[in-house]
Amino acid sequence: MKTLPTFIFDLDGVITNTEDYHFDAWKSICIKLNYDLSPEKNEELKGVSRSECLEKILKWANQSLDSKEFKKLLNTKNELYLKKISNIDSSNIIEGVDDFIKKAKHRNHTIALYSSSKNARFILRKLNLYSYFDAIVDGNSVKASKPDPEGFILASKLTKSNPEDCVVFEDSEAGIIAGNKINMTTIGIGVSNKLEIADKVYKRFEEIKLKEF
Ligand code: B16
Ligand code: MG
Repeated sequence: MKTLPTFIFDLDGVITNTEDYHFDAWKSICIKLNYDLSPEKNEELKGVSRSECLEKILKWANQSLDSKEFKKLLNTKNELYLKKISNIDSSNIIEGVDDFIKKAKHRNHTIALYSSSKNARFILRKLNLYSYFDAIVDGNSVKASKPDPEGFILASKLTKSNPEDCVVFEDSEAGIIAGNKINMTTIGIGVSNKLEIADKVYKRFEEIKLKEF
């Protein structure tokens, strides 16, 4: 009998549209650095940890900061982001994903989350989805963020699943690269052409049939 795969969901950009808030917060930081952050460059920040995002931005802006200034900007970015998400609730869930998670749970799939965000647990609670997850891996649980597969390996261990029996749902190139590295099945969610490296790409969850897994 075929093993029922474990589903590992990303958070920002897959379960909720907080990616727009990350983008807005980084844009404000970039103004301070005299750098214009384009939507194309922002694609490269998706799934990447907060400090690695700032490292990338500084490189693109051809600038450097001492560690005190670096930490200060990271804090400012997070404060701006937290302000933007302070009022989120279940109405901020991306259409179709909650239904998909509930049906998958009913069908006895094990459900995990791997988000690079240190705010992931807080957001899941605000969205009223926390209790659906059998395991949660976030930015506080890993040393190396996506595209390193560390978080996906941890999610597979916590759910006692083989990586080959896991299906990853991701909106970021970094997340798809990470899942592909350890032979998880990767499903890109969205319209970015950077997702073409995934095993399959869907625009939205309504297009995905549970039966195919
Ligand atoms: P934080 P995901 C990622 O979450 C976001 O895609 C990325 O834009 C963000 O920089 C990263 O989390 C860190 O987030 O600053 O809240 O710790 O897509 O992996 O769920
Ligand atoms: Mg994401």
